[in-house]
Amino acid sequence: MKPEEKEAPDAHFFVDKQNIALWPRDPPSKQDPPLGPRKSFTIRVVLICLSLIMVTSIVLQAILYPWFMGTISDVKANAQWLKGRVDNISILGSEMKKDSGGMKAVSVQIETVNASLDSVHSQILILKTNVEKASAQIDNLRKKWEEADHLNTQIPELKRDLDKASALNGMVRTLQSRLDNINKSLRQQRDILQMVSQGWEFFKDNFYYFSRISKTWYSAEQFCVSRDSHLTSVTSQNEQEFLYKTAGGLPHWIGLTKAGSEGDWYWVDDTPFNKDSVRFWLPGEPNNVGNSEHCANIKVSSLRSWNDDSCDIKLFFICKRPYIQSEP
Ligand SMILES: [Ca+2]
Repeated sequence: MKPEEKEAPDAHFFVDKQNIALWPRDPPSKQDPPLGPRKSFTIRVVLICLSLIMVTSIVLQAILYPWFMGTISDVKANAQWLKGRVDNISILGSEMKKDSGGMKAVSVQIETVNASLDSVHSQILILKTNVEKASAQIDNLRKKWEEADHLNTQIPELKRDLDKASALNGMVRTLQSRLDNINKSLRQQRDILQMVSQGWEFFKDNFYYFSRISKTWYSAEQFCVSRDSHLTSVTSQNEQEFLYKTAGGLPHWIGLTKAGSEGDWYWVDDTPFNKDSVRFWLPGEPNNVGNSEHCANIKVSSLRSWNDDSCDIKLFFICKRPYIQSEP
């Protein structure tokens, strides 16, 4: 190391009683020898340096002062801007605090809306289910309608079949009626044959029994009653003709009498006595011989054949029973 590069002593600036001194860190002892020209040179250098420093300081102040002032102004402006921002942030904080209450209310409303939406969703599901059911029913109805429409096309044919069936039914009814009549006729034939086999005659809806034995009028009537009949009445010329012709000219008791009455003739089977029947009496009859002739008979084979006679004499007799259709 060079001696010049030895550590240089720090210079100290001292002002005392208008004297300016510059020396190293440690002041020289009084015993050091006087500096002479070196000292003077040093002082000048120092003064120059100080002057330079001062000039530099003044120049720097002149230059930097506006910059510092501008900077300070900017700092102030920035501080003002920051204050405004802080104020804004504070206002925003207040507003956010206010909005926080609003948000809570909104949150409650949102929950309510969500609950309503859930309810609506449930109702939509129910409606969807109902719509599906209704759709199925509509399909079912449509199928039935199509079936009905198909049947509707068959109606004319069915109507023709129905007309045919109706005509056939009419024919069946006619045949049934005829069959009923045939059955009725057969039953009547059977009844007639049965009565005829027992000795009865059939004439115009009545059976007649011409006896082969003789009885008094009363006994004859009792016989007829025992066979569900009475001594015959005569209600027409045809019947009179049938009776006297079948009697064959032999006297037969008939059901005409005045016994028990006050002289009026009457039919024992309660048939009303027709006064026109006087035309069936024999000429000169009834003569009531001996006032004892109270019963009538067909005496001869003639339209005018009736004769009154004593009820106690025995004659053949004629019973009469109306024909009644037997049950099938
Ligand atoms: Ca007589």
